[in-house]
Amino acid sequence: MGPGTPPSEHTAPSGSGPAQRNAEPMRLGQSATPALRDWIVAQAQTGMNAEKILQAMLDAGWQAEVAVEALTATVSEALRRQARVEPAALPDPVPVPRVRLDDAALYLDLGDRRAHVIGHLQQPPIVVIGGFLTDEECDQLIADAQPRMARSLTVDTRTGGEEMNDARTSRGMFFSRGETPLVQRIETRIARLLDWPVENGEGIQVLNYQPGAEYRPHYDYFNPSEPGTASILKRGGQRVGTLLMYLNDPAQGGGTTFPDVRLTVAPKRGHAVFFSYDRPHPSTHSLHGGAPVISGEKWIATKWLREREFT
Ligand code: PD2
Ligand code: ZN
Repeated sequence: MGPGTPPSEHTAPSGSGPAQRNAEPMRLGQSATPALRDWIVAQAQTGMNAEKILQAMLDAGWQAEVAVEALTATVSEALRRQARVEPAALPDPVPVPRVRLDDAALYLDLGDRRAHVIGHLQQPPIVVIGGFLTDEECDQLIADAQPRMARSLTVDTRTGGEEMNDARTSRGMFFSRGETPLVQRIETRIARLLDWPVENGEGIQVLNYQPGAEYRPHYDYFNPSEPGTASILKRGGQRVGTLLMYLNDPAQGGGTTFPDVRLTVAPKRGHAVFFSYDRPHPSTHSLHGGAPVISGEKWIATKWLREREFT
């Protein structure tokens, strides 16, 4: 039997001959054989499309109903088998930074400053903090960032490099870790808030959104199935938490959204929102975005936390 020739039916109890043409009177009792099913799989694996497979079966004398039934049953079985062998593996959870909220804490002692808890959600872990930065710190951060602002790039996990992205229409810049005394002070405060080493933080990023600018919903972790991710992870492992610090009050719009839990955090100057994700997977519900600014502008500073020292 050549690859293009389906096996003929030879086991049917009616004793009908191997090559049954469609035009011949239908004989009762013809049924698909394991050999026919194997042949269908082999043809599909060579890339032959379903229509051609069906025609070859009809040409070999298989009754139309039997041929169609054999084809559909074989395809659905193959799909079922594939689903069984390729379950989407859930990555193992890892330790994450967290805000200590024992005793229904209202105030947070951050060493040089006392902030307060505005609200929190357990799953996903999200904490909204008031008074994390002073007005003067916000203004100074904006002033220091201003001369270096450029169209925002995002990390391209396909290559490990950076790319311009339509989903992110803000402008931004990065401070290196500890770059100025103010940056150093804020980083020490963040390490205290989250009980997470300063060294595990990426440099603070400052973003500016003009009216219409937004950051569409995304995950901050790096997608493990993208080819560029392995090289990104060499610099400190995965991102496991994000602290967004609001540096001004946009006149309208610009909230931070968490679509999975239908939450929007208002972008109030000096406030911050922290959220963590213990595995690089959508089941963390850490999907979040920056809603379009409607009027005024929005300034924000972002600190991403890695599993290990960020180099
Ligand atoms: O500006 C925001 O609200 C925002 C939203 C989502 C910032 C980021 N992600 C980020 O910097 O990752
Ligand atoms: Zn983000």
